[in-house]
Amino acid sequence: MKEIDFVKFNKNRTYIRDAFTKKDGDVVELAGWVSDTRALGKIRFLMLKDISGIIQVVAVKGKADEESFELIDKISRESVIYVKGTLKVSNQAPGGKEIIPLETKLISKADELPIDVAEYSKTELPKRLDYRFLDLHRKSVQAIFKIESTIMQAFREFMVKKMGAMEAQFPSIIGSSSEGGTELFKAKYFEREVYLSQSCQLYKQMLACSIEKVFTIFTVWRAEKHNTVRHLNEARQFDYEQAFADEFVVMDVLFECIKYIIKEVLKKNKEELEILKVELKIPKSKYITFSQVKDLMKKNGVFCPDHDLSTEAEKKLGELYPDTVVFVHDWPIKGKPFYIMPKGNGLSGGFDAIYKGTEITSGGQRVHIPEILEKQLRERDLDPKDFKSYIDSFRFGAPPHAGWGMGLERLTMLMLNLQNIREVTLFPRDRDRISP
Ligand code: AMO
Repeated sequence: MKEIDFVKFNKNRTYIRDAFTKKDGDVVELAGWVSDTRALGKIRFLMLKDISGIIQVVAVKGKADEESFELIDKISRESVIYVKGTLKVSNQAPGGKEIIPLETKLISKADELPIDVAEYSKTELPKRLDYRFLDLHRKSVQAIFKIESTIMQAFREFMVKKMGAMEAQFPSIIGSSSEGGTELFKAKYFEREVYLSQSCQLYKQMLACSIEKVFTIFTVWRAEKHNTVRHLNEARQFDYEQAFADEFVVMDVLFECIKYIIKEVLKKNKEELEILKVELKIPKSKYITFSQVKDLMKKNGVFCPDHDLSTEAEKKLGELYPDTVVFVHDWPIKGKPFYIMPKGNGLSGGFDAIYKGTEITSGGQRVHIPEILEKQLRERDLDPKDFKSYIDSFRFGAPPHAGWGMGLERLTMLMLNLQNIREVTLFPRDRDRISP
């Protein structure tokens, strides 16, 4: 393998997308992965791809330098190479331009591939995930994560620029449950037993009581035993919390936030949306009470439990209100966690948001009154002593506050009409998978 001076290369490098803007005869330096090769008599074709695009390299025996011809002749798919070559306008070439190599170097040879990485590969998802690092060589897979990156960036931008909120970081090791006792992963912390965080719920509330508007992108761990297409055991949440607010204030914030994110994706990821054949629409909003949803389900013959929405009910809402964020509010307090404010009549300040037939967000007005909090903890068989510092944080001047948590992977999956949450998770953690 010939050495490459990467400092020099990075100064001279042309990304493949930009190569198409160069003139006939221009010399460019490219690097990337071998997508495909083809032999036709004395001609060797190679499709070279980098993060920006794909271009044809053509070597003719006797005309191209001998080394380039030999390399292209023998190279394995997905190997990494450097090509210095002349740009040539050609009607037969994909995109109308090709590269005639002047110098070619092998950077890294690929072994025989364990999965098919062609764009229309039929390899099943579990196998693809076993080799996720290689799956990521595919344009359609890259497109998903480019869009997910825009979604995260847009969330931050919206929170900072539109809401004036402060980004914060919270601990991932917790001493007691924040979302109910059943889904905790235990961990050893010196002599003590601790848990991996189920959410940053209690901390974001404590922070909002002084900073007023706070947000984070937070990793959560849920020890849910069943593998489903919409659950992960390690997921990421967009969390927002605002002081001097009730659930109606933060539902509006959420709707504006989702619209902002979708607009940004439409603006920045046209190419990726095209690759994925996704027609993304800016959603409408629908506000509806839990009891109205129950009536609606009864009318449509869909089962819906008393304190929660069934998967079928969520699906039905998606059918009845397509391309809409459906805010289901006035939720029965029995179906909500201890930190949600009761409203009387068995109802609460809690809500869920449903998009394309699946829950993407939970939130609500919080309890900022210690006595109510203690009562609700006891009602859920939790010990107020385990929540002492959290309860105490509301004893010294705590404004009413509200907020929400939205699943990053859920939102991405639904925006892109994908059927399995693992498609939008780089390295998913589920019951069976902890590697890679
Ligand atoms: P909740 O538990 O409903 O609420 O989670 C909020 C949102 O996070 C996503 N989510 C998940 N995504 C994938 N796999 C999972 N196992 C998983 N669990 C949750 C969903 C869900 O709607 N603290 C509250 C939020 C709040 O009130 O601020 C909470 O965590 O999209």
